[in-house]
Amino acid sequence: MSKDGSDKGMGPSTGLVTKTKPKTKRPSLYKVLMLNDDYTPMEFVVHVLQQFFNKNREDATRIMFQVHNNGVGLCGLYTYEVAETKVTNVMDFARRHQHPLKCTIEKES
Ligand code: TYC
Repeated sequence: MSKDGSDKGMGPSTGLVTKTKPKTKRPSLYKVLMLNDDYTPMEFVVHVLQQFFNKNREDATRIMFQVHNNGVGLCGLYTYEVAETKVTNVMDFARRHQHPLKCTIEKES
C-alpha cells in the first residue's frame, strides 16, 4: 500500500519477483558457397576470396582448390542480407572481368 492509501489492486508485496526473459533471438546464418567452372582463373578466385571474404592467402588457396576439386566450397557464414550482398558483389566483380564465377546462398541447418 502506498502512503496515499491506494494500493492499485496489487495487495501486499509477496517478495515474488518474476523475471521476463530477454527476447533477443540470434539471427539465422546462411552459407555462401562458391561453385566451380572451367574458365575462371585460379588466381582470380583466390583474389576474390581474399578481397570479399577476408581470407588470408593460405585459406583462400585451400578454398579455391576445394571448389576446383569438389565442385563447391564454403566461403563463409553470414546473416541473410550480408550473404546476399557478398554474392551480388562477387558475381558483379567476376562479370566485369568476364569470368563466369558463381556463388550461391544456402540456409545453415
Ligand atoms: N576450375 C577453374 C580452373 O581450372 C578454377 C576455379 C576454381 C574456378 C574455383 C572457379 O570457384 C572456382 N581454372
